Amino acid sequence: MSRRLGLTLAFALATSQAFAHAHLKTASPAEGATVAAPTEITLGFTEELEVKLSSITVKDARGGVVSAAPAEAVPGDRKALKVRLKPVSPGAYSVEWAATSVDTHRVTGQYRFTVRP
Ligand SMILES: [Cu+2]
Repeated sequence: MSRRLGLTLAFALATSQAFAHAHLKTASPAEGATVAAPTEITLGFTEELEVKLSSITVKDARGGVVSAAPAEAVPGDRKALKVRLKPVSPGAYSVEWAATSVDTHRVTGQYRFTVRP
Protein backbone atom coordinates (compact mmCIF):
# COMPACT_ATOMS: atom_id res chain seq x y z
CA MET A 1 0.00 0.00 0.00
CA SER A 2 1.31 3.43 -0.90
CA ARG A 3 1.86 5.96 1.86
CA ARG A 4 -0.64 8.29 0.22
CA LEU A 5 -3.37 5.64 0.09
CA GLY A 6 -2.65 4.76 3.72
CA LEU A 7 -3.13 8.38 4.76
CA THR A 8 -6.35 8.61 2.77
CA LEU A 9 -7.74 5.52 4.49
CA ALA A 10 -6.69 6.83 7.91
CA PHE A 11 -8.45 10.10 7.20
CA ALA A 12 -11.62 8.34 6.01
CA LEU A 13 -11.66 6.24 9.18
CA ALA A 14 -11.18 9.30 11.41
CA THR A 15 -13.98 11.09 9.57
CA SER A 16 -16.45 8.24 10.00
CA GLN A 17 -15.64 7.99 13.71
CA ALA A 18 -16.25 11.71 14.05
CA PHE A 19 -19.98 11.06 13.79
CA ALA A 20 -19.98 8.94 16.93
CA HIS A 21 -20.85 11.77 19.28
CA ALA A 22 -22.17 11.06 22.74
CA HIS A 23 -25.89 11.75 22.82
CA LEU A 24 -28.00 11.46 25.94
CA LYS A 25 -29.86 8.15 25.96
CA THR A 26 -31.10 7.67 29.51
CA ALA A 27 -31.45 9.92 32.54
CA SER A 28 -32.34 9.27 36.16
CA PRO A 29 -34.37 11.18 37.21
CA ALA A 30 -35.82 11.35 33.69
CA GLU A 31 -36.47 14.55 31.77
CA GLY A 32 -39.70 16.17 32.98
CA ALA A 33 -40.16 13.64 35.79
CA THR A 34 -41.57 14.46 39.23
CA VAL A 35 -39.73 12.38 41.80
CA ALA A 36 -38.91 11.99 45.49
CA ALA A 37 -35.68 13.83 46.39
CA PRO A 38 -32.84 12.05 44.56
CA THR A 39 -29.35 11.72 46.04
CA GLU A 40 -27.62 11.47 42.69
CA ILE A 41 -28.17 11.97 38.96
CA THR A 42 -27.12 9.30 36.48
CA LEU A 43 -26.92 9.93 32.73
CA GLY A 44 -26.37 7.29 30.04
CA PHE A 45 -24.95 8.19 26.64
CA THR A 46 -24.64 6.55 23.24
CA GLU A 47 -20.82 6.53 23.29
CA GLU A 48 -18.02 5.86 25.75
CA LEU A 49 -16.99 9.00 27.61
CA GLU A 50 -13.86 10.79 28.70
CA VAL A 51 -15.06 11.31 32.27
CA LYS A 52 -12.48 13.99 33.13
CA LEU A 53 -13.68 16.07 30.18
CA SER A 54 -17.37 15.60 30.94
CA SER A 55 -19.54 17.30 33.54
CA ILE A 56 -22.96 17.47 35.16
CA THR A 57 -24.15 20.55 37.02
CA VAL A 58 -27.50 20.49 38.80
CA LYS A 59 -29.16 23.75 39.81
CA ASP A 60 -32.28 24.68 41.77
CA ALA A 61 -34.88 27.14 40.50
CA ARG A 62 -32.84 30.10 41.81
CA GLY A 63 -29.69 28.94 40.06
CA GLY A 64 -28.06 27.54 43.19
CA VAL A 65 -25.77 24.62 42.46
CA VAL A 66 -26.91 21.44 44.24
CA SER A 67 -24.49 18.99 42.66
CA ALA A 68 -22.07 18.13 45.47
CA ALA A 69 -18.97 17.14 43.51
CA PRO A 70 -17.62 16.78 39.98
CA ALA A 71 -19.31 14.16 37.81
CA GLU A 72 -17.76 10.73 38.13
CA ALA A 73 -17.65 7.43 36.28
CA VAL A 74 -20.25 4.74 36.84
CA PRO A 75 -18.33 1.53 37.62
CA GLY A 76 -18.75 -0.99 34.81
CA ASP A 77 -20.38 1.42 32.37
CA ARG A 78 -18.06 3.62 30.29
CA LYS A 79 -21.06 5.28 28.63
CA ALA A 80 -22.50 6.61 31.89
CA LEU A 81 -21.78 9.51 34.19
CA LYS A 82 -23.17 10.33 37.62
CA VAL A 83 -23.04 13.14 40.12
CA ARG A 84 -23.90 13.23 43.83
CA LEU A 85 -26.32 15.85 45.08
CA LYS A 86 -26.57 17.93 48.22
CA PRO A 87 -29.87 17.38 50.07
CA VAL A 88 -32.59 18.87 47.83
CA SER A 89 -35.96 20.36 48.74
CA PRO A 90 -39.16 20.22 46.69
CA GLY A 91 -39.08 22.33 43.54
CA ALA A 92 -37.78 22.52 39.99
CA TYR A 93 -34.22 21.56 39.09
CA SER A 94 -32.17 21.78 35.94
CA VAL A 95 -29.45 19.36 34.87
CA GLU A 96 -26.78 20.81 32.60
CA TRP A 97 -24.43 18.26 31.09
CA ALA A 98 -21.42 18.21 28.83
CA ALA A 99 -20.30 14.88 27.45
CA THR A 100 -16.96 14.38 25.73
CA SER A 101 -16.81 11.07 23.90
CA VAL A 102 -13.58 9.12 23.45
CA ASP A 103 -13.19 10.69 19.98
CA THR A 104 -12.87 14.01 21.92
CA HIS A 105 -16.08 15.52 20.54
CA ARG A 106 -18.13 17.45 23.04
CA VAL A 107 -21.93 17.56 23.17
CA THR A 108 -23.90 19.61 25.69
CA GLY A 109 -27.51 19.66 26.80
CA GLN A 110 -29.85 20.32 29.64
CA TYR A 111 -33.18 19.16 31.00
CA ARG A 112 -35.44 19.70 33.98
CA PHE A 113 -37.06 17.56 36.62
CA THR A 114 -39.15 18.31 39.70
CA VAL A 115 -38.79 17.14 43.29
CA ARG A 116 -42.22 16.53 44.77
CA PRO A 117 -43.22 17.90 48.20
CU1 LIG B 1 -17.62 12.60 17.59
